[in-house]
Amino acid sequence: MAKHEDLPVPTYSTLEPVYGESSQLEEARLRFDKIKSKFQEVFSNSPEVFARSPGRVNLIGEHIDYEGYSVLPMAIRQDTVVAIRKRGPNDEKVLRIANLNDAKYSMCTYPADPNQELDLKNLKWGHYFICGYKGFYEYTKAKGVDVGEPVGLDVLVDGTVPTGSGLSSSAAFVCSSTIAIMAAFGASFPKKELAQLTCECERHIGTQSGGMDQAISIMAKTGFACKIDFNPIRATDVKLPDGGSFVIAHSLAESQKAVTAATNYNNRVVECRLAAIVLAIKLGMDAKEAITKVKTLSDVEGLCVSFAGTRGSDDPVVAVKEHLKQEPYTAEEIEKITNESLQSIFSNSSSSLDVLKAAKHYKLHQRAAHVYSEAKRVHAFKDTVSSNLSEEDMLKKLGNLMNESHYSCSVLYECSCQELEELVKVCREKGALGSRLTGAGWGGCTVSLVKESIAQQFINDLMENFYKSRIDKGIISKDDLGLYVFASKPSSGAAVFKF
Ligand code: NG1
Ligand code: MG
Repeated sequence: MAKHEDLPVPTYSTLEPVYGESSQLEEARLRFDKIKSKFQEVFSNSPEVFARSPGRVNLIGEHIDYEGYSVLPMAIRQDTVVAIRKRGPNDEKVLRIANLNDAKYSMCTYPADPNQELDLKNLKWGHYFICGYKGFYEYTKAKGVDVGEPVGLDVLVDGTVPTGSGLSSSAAFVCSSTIAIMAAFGASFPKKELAQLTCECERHIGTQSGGMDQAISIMAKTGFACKIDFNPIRATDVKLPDGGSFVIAHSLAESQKAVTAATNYNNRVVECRLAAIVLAIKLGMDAKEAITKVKTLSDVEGLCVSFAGTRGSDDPVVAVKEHLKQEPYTAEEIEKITNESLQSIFSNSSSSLDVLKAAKHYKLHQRAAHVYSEAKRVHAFKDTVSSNLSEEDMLKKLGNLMNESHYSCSVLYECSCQELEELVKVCREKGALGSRLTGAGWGGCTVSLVKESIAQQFINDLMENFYKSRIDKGIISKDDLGLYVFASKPSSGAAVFKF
């Protein structure tokens, strides 16, 4: 039997296979009707096809996908739906991208030219669609698939994944856009290729992201979390223990990753690369070779093993302790080791050059220590789930791993913030076995593991102890609370609908 990552994204003629539960189904029907009639109202035509792709919550494995290490997310039910129609050959060749929520997101118009450069200084919400559009053309060109001259597209988007929350609204949008475009052109590719393609094309927005979000959004299966491996992308189903429930709660600090990339996300990608190069050199690799060959910390793990005999331990966590000093490195200190300027090491990446401009120093020890230890926790989490521990012990152990992950994110990777720290504390006080930030951090959500039997009480307690004061201050409205705190079950991945 073909593995599900080798199959194309499924096409359905009804909503049941994705929104199957009766309570959700009625809501989904109403939503799709709204999308369709808004499309007709805006474009005086009906959409030809719809695509949906979900957000995700990462259970463990933070900031390690771009370093080549496995992660363990699950898809959530919140998703982005894209309705699409190819414009006629005689129509103006433009991409018109409208949103169901037009009060917040006004229509964006772009030329149909797939080679257009995105103006990143002037970030618009429609840029995420263009990521998918450019990616589609780059991919079909590389594959030698002829999709003809660009004709222009009419598009309507509706997203229910809260933005800036670490639940990957961006990947849900980029993936559903790419899949909608493919479906409009009658093309179809295996899921694992789509996961690779959407990961690469989201980088057009300027963040040097890893592939976790797109991979889970496309490959998720109902009822399972997923261990995702990279190079090449693979997905392994992970059955979570029945007695546990994962509760997602928003810290109400919005993380604008694309805007703060140079000091936050991309900064960490650059620090990891430098840590990897310096570590490789300390382990005996020639500096020139290290600069050209070593891209990620996982590239160095192999070196630790081969140098174990002559230079100490094969454990990368030990190698970090031995070879990288705790004090932050200055650019000059690193350049002494690499024998090359940082500007020249990163000369082909303008977003990395932006990082160098903004950075005061580089915390190589801390970033590498986080990545290597977090990679181990992912495996420990997966092993625990499939162990024969009693459910009680299993949940406890998973919770501990999540707490350790949060500590590492907060102290070593410094991607938490005051609101997340407060929320994690409340979650633990109110009975979470484990609680951690999820996604990139610097704001956004926490994910907490609680016993299924107390999940509702837990949510009520968060309401009293975290949200109530914010409702009183008018930061959020009580009616919206369900958007900010909810229990989540593993949902299904991307799909196309043709009715
Ligand atoms: P968020 O910010 O949650 O979408 C980002 C990256 C992931 C991963 C996590 C941290 C993108 C699209 N996603 O997720 O690849 O690196 O941070 O684990 O940038
Ligand atoms: Mg994102």
